[in-house]
Amino acid sequence: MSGTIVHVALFPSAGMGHLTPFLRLAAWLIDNHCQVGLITPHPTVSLAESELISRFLSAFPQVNQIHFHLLPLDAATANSTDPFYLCGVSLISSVIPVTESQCLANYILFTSSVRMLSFFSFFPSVLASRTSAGSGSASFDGDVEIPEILPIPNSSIPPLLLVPNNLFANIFMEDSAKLTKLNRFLVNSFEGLEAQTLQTLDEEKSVVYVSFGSRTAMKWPQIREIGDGLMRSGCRFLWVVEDKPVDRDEEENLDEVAEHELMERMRKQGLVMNTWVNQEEVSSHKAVAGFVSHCGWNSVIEAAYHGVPILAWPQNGDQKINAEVVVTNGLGMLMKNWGWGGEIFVKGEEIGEAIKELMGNELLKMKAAELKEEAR
Ligand code: BUP
Repeated sequence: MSGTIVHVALFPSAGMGHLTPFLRLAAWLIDNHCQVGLITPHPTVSLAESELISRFLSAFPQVNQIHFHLLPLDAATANSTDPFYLCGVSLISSVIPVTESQCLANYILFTSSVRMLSFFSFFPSVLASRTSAGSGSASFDGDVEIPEILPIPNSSIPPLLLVPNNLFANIFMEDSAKLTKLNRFLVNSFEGLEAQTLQTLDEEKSVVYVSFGSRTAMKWPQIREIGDGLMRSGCRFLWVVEDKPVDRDEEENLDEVAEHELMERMRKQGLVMNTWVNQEEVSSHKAVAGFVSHCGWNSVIEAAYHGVPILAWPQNGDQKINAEVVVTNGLGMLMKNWGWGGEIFVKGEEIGEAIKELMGNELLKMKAAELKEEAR
């Protein structure tokens, strides 16, 4: 990155609780030689916000302020008269689609606890799994069970989420689903305060394991697209490459996966192998959060036993039928238009998106965690 100036646009929501951590982050970015743009709703809701922005801009005149003119949201539509809330909801949903269409890296500065972030990412799936499809009901009994995190008591659920058909709840649900489109989260917390939740995050459920079994030899152009897809997904990976239908040779041909420079980049993001790996050990590893699999039945059973969601890409034989079992029972997803492996050439872009979806889909994670219990 030396010699490259990184431009970062910061877009805080309404209220001092958002503005304060954003300005702290802005100061840190400036210290670290980034060019910062600050997008602020215009007019700000409170005097406290506009004064803080003025003080900040005087201290950091190099910051480029951009006014974001909000369309007024009427209190009846929003079901609220709280001006911070009205301002927040009118700007909150527009950001992710904008940055997506511009191909910018999307980060979220989550201005609450890590525990709240866990709730934000899981609650819509938990709610959907408890209410009948399309009922529109927001009623919710019992505590919110999130895999590996202390249950969130029912009484701690933000009350507005349980008011049927209100705007806040709708935005909360929609934005939660967009989390998978983001590149990273920033959260201001620390071990001493949120040890248990952070420990769960530290277990780094972030690696995708890719293997299509020992007998599926893929063609090199498709193998290269898989490599491209893995890079685009942004996920770390362990990828077992199979280019021969019988036994593999140590390291032979691996350099064909990509040209030298890309191969070097891939080695930073993941591990590419063409040797036999102990798959059971891989699936059981705490860092492994997704499996791109041919859906050999043993592989499926092992993934279920270890609670690892599957992106099914059947290659031949019984594997499509096994993949249907995986999808029907919530253990994974199947891209139907990919057909049998080798039948259709799938581009890296599409593979990358599917892997992102696999790794970020909270409903799959929950279902896989349930199946893990049942399998045991
Ligand atoms: Br590949 C591979 N290591 O590198 P399935 C497979 N396995 O331990 P099916 C490894 O082999 P095909 C590797 O864990 C599973 O138990 C894997 O059985 C293990 O595949 C087994 O998943 C493979 O039922 O196809 O249908 O036999 O022989 O191509 O893997």
